[in-house]
Amino acid sequence: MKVIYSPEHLNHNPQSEVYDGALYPISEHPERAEQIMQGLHTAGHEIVAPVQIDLESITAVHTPRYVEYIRRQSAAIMASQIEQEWTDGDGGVHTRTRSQRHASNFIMDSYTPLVNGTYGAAVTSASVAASAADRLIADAETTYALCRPPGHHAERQRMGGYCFFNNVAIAAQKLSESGSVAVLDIDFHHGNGTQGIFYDRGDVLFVSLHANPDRQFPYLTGWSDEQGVGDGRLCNANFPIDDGINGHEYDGLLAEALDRVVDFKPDFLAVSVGYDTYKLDPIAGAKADFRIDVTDFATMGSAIRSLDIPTMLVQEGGYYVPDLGKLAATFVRGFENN
Ligand code: Q9C
Ligand code: ZN
Repeated sequence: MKVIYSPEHLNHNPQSEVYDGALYPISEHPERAEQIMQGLHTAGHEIVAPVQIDLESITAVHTPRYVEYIRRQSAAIMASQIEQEWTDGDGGVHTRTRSQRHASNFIMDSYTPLVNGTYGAAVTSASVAASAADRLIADAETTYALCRPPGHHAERQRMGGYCFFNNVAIAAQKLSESGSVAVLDIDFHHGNGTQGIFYDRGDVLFVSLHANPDRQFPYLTGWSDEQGVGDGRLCNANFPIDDGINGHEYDGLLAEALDRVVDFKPDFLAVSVGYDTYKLDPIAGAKADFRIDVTDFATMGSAIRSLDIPTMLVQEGGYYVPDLGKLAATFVRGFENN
């Protein structure tokens, strides 16, 4: 399948994130998307450029003042390369090569720094997802939207969890103008942003499998009693996962989640794909003792494709950089071979 990708993401390269008041090297690193792109290219998938979207596609799910805040914050940060030494919370010494800032407003956590290139990268990442939606509407063609920065934690008016604009929500909003939409989120973390944006919508179903928010980020949402409100009542379904889950148990939960998608009879399916459920993922899978291995991602891809709904794929998290190319290629192989 075609992979939509832009090197623009390389300009979003913060060096550190704040955790309980101390700085640490950031986990959401540019090399992530490079590894996934290389892995998919090597597996024979064609890499294509996105069509740049207009601002209205972004303000369809985010408030104009939030979008403008990110633009202004990015523009206010120095673009020049500045070498600066800093010490992390574990005493490690690093060199920071570009100035970054942590926004004080419109933000839900301290993991989401901005640099001068953040706004451009975030707009392009949204464009990648929107281009996948356009191809799905026009040709019923499944594409892999290789978004970076990721999007599913971004709320209507708040950045967080390394996310600025909610790429999958921007895509789903576009799809919803042509039919009903299900968003399936298999990232390790709950897609609080996507849930919130569509929480009162009856034409967009949100279904998510993720680590139990009692113990894992985003801590604020993701429990099974969050089922939607108003027109969106019963159009939101959360499947929190216990620590220590293995691939077989995950398949069982995914099957339940997919049943919810099938019952909704959507015209389109957008999947938020994260590789952070992987057993070696340093900030997620390994922390929750998930036993999910490489081949399990083929099973997931295959199960999703077996629904036979016009589908697009959107990149979210995944932080074990050495295996990301292999994980993506395996997921797509499962999806295509079904
Ligand atoms: N010490 C996505 O996967 N917590 N975002 C990091 C590291 C933030 C994950 C803790 C996790 C955000 C898109
Ligand atoms: Zn995640």
